[in-house]
Amino acid sequence: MTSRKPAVLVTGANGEIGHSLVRRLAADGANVVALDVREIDAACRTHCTATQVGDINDLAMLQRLGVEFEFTSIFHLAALLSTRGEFQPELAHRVNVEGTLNLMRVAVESAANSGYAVTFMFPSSIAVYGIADTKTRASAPPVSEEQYLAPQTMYGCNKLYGEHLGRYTMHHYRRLAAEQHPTIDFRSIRFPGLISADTVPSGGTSDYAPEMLHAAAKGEPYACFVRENMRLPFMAMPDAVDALLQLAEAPKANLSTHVYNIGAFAPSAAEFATLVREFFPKANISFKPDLLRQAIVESWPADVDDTRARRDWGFKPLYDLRRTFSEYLIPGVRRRYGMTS
Ligand code: AKB
Repeated sequence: MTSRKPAVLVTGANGEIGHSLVRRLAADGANVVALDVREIDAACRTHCTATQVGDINDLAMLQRLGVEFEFTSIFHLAALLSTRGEFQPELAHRVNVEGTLNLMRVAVESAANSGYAVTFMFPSSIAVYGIADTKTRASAPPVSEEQYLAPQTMYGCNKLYGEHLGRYTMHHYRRLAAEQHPTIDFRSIRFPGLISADTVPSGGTSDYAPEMLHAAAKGEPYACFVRENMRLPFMAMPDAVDALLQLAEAPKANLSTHVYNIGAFAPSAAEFATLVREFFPKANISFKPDLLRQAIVESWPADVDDTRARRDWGFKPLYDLRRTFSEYLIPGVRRRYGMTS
């Protein structure tokens, strides 16, 4: 038996998913322990039982947290995204793979102490897909979980391997050891590009959509780095956070897999710009494709098949593209940038 305080660990708590997730977990009554490499934002800190500034590659620090708290679940959000990872692939591997392995080790140790499997939530990405050419991409139907798994970025490779590490740790960890303990209950969502009214992402390749919106709200010009006809799946942040919480709570017996696609809408960059201009008529948006970043987006599917998530745990996004703008993004960015109308 243990006297450690039950808690939920959120890594990458300062990031764009972290902000909303920490607030929601705390509102649901969880003791949240927030971890980030940067000082935890004041707005986030108020919702936390404890905060820790540190690197997920610091195993000793993670193990100290594991001694202090009984982690019932871990939301492992910390990662280096796809564009940043192409500049620093070795660092991306260190953070995205070795850091994930450290977190799984702490989860397994926690599970051995407490006697039950720790729920391990892992946001994966459409970056795990790698479609070889534009012709194949154009003719591909919404892509299912097993198709085109040949990622072209270090981040995509790291996420795909993270999914395998999770499956291995859940089902086969130390399978030859004499004594067997509970390990993790690994659940992963392959997220599309996410758009938040509150945070501007950095280091990703789907960032052109949120960057376009936030630049327009600030009255700044924006040169979009992909072509106008570039189509990609996206989702509003509240639906992404809902999905993580919903999958975390889903009865295990209902889950037919450990990794799920989810999608909401898949606009072209031009369609996204048209909506931005509708709400910000003075928006100064141009298209200056960066062929190297464009090629990364082109290797990701134009749409995903999320039948399994809908069937197994009732995934159903609230926000289509127009509603995302009118009810979430526009009121949110107006508030964020102190706009009166
Ligand atoms: C990125 O662009 O790297 C991420 C992603 C699609 O996972 N937003």
